[in-house]
Amino acid sequence: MTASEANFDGLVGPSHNYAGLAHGNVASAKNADKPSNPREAALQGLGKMRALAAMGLAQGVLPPQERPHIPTLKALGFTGKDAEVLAKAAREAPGLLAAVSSASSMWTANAATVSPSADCADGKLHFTPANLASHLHRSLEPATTARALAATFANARHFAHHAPLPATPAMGDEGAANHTRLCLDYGVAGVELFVYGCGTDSEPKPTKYPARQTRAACEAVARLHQLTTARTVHHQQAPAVIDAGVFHNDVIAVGNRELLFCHQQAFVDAAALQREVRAALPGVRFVEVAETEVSVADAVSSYLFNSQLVCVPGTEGHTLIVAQECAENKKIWACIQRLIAERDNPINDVKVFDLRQSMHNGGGPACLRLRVVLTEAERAAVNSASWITPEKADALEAWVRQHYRDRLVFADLADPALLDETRTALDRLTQLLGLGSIYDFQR
Ligand code: SUG
Repeated sequence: MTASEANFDGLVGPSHNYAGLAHGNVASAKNADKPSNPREAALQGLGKMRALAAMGLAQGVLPPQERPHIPTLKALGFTGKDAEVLAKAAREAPGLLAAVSSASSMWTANAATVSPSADCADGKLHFTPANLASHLHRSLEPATTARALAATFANARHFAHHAPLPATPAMGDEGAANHTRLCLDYGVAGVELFVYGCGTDSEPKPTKYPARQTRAACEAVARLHQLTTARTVHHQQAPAVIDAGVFHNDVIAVGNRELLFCHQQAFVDAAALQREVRAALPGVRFVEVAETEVSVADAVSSYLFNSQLVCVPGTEGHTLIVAQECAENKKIWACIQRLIAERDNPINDVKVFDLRQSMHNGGGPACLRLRVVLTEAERAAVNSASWITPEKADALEAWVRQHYRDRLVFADLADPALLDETRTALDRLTQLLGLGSIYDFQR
């Protein structure tokens, strides 16, 4: 079956701000309380979507969520009109107001785990929204994410949508950020590599920062997706790199088609991982970068391994889609140039994007996208208004310019006008993207 990979990027929401909410995410802690620029953030994200679409790649978009999320504040005991709820939360529980205001759904690598139909026993493409149980602000996403995915991939013949796993630490699931699918051809059964931070009691654990993804969650998703055991591989992320700020595996490894590009220290047992993947998929390639060339600290600050790796139609090999921070770090840039110049690895081009607004919260190019491998029939079944064309990118940019502020600080989150602006914007957006009523305020 012919299939190709599409990227569905998360559109940055109007409440994008820096609240220091993500423990273990170095950038989020470093930029806590700095003013943000939601308009610039959304335009930077759209710039990447537009550029990848122009490269001939299938590019889609997923909508942001309704934030501040008043239903959560009400469920937590705040009463009154929306403006009163916001004022009380700001006064009595500012941390909760920050959590319900985060635009974190922009990082759609955490929206779900997706398995292409070629890998699944029933021949359908499977989605399991991540429960994001490790952080309050992220745990608010799955319900709306599920609706957005169901509206975007609305065809029961082709797409199977599962409920998120139970939201408890034992089942912590962060979606595609800890999952890579390797294959020789997108349309043929591949190997699904699940990476967990927290396994059995006897396995090593990070000591400073939390391990967000559990092995039990990976196994549950693999079962739900009806994956073949022989082509499903589970490996543990090195606890030391989690403690160095690698809160998701996609901060230190990225795969595409037959290639896994990663840091030497990414996994507890890289040799075993390579052996197992090779046995299941002869022809797979590994490009490992040594600590002597790129330290884990440089990998975390530049997000080198959070690059997207894509196969651009009409070209050979793989192109790296990197954040500006990679070009600004001499060692990282030298490493990228070495990889491109070398003939014995399949990486042969690089494109640089300014995604600073997202990067300052620890979200690089690969965090901003959910990959969905689609056969031609599946592609035709995707909600047509979700695809990025030049016209759609123009319309979305105009929408951002009309509705988004260019500066937000914590005090603004309690401003009832921001809530109204957001609802007006999102209501319009669901029309632009033909998604129906996916938000609580629309129901
Ligand atoms: O979950 N940052 C996100 C970044 C997610 C990046 N995604 C991937 N690596 N796939 C997180 O840590 C920060 C929000 C704040 O502090 O305001 C935040 O949630």
